[in-house]
Amino acid sequence: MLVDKHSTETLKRRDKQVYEIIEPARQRALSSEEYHRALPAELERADAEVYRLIGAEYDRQQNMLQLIAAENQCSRAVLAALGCAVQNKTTEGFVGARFHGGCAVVDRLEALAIDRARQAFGAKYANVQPHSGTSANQIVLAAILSSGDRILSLGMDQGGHVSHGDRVSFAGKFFQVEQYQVDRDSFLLDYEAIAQQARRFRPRLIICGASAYSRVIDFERFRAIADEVNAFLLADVSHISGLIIAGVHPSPVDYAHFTTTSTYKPGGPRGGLIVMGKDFDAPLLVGKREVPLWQRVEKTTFPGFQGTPYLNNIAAKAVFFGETLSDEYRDRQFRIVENAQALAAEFQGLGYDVLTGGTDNHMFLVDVTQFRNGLTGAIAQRSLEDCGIVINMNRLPYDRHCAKVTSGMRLGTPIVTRNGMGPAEMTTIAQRVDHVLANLEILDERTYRLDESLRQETADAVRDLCTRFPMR
Ligand code: DSN
Repeated sequence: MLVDKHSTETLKRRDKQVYEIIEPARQRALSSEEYHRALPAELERADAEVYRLIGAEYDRQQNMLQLIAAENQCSRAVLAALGCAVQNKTTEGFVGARFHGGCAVVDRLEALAIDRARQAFGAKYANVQPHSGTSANQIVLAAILSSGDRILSLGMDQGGHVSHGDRVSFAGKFFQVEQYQVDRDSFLLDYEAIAQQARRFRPRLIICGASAYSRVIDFERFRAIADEVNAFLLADVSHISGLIIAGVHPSPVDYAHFTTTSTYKPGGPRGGLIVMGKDFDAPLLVGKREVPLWQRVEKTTFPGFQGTPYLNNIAAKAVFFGETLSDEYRDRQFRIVENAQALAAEFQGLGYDVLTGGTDNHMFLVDVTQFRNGLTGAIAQRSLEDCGIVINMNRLPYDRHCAKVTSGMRLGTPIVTRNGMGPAEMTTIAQRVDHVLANLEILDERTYRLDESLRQETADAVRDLCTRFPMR
């Protein structure tokens, strides 16, 4: 109850008239449990259309195979934290130094999220306020660079990310960006070539990390290159941060000056995170003053870049980072990689060209143009979606097709693994994908004709498979 028993008794004695007005309202005030339990019914009553669409999206997720490498599926506990009364709290600043009153509870939530994030990544500093992975990157860039400074990063068409300096992005607009490439034959990062490029270009910041690269990234080597040219190193590990937490992929935290990730890709709520390891308090010259790097990041987050943090997201991040400390989460990261490797091997067995010959992480790329004359990523994505299989078309390094057509498809295993699928199901998935791609009729680089009985048969089989592995 909102008013404690003693104060109501006092009120009753002192001012019966006020008491008689307040008491019925007090009786109507819900406990937190009653308030939050009523949320779904309240949405259904208030907005039937949105309620219905949410249901439709749930059905889509449950009944179709979710193989987009950037996607994951958070727990229901994380979802509950996202949709709660914490959303109503506004503040600015950081724990213990806020610009609004009433922050006692959200301070504890944010402190919990920070503490758990630091534990998860073995980091010295964690900032849980960035609204997204892209925002986290923008904050780091704005913290250490001035307009016109140089960035060296992996090209978008080479497996990089738009926020790393693609010319259409914020970074591409305000900084001089040069991009490194993967080797033309092996499609692997060529560290010697990157080092040479860095020596020539003299960037102030090197960014490593990718959204479409299936092999281990050597963060130690990247740091050696950065040190040689006196650059900062930012590791954006959004795609592989769950694997890093579990120790399936080496950690960049003590090699990079800054490590960023979105929090939904490893399986949490939407949002971003910045963590820092041994360099967290290295001095940075700002004007005439030296400030520790972590403090510069904090000041750039607020007031530099963002306003009020999304405190309900931060509550959900706290729940998620707590989950990552469990054996279940850590074991699952190993199974995600096992499934990706099994699925890649199945495709290779069926005659597909898997880039780099396999994968060390949660995803891989397939050059579909090598499988059938005229087949493109766009046709693969659309035809498979018609049949209940959700993947994404992806440009491959040195692709001759544009971004809306592409030569590749990218597949990832975080969601199917979360729902309990294993190597046997990876065999079934590869066979189903192959059956569709081998039998459709290609009309041009974006259009195709699919036999209705093939579509129906595949969609039914996919639905049955997904029903055996319900969303967790
Ligand atoms: N990084 C994008 C992807 O990998 O699909 C999403 O932000």
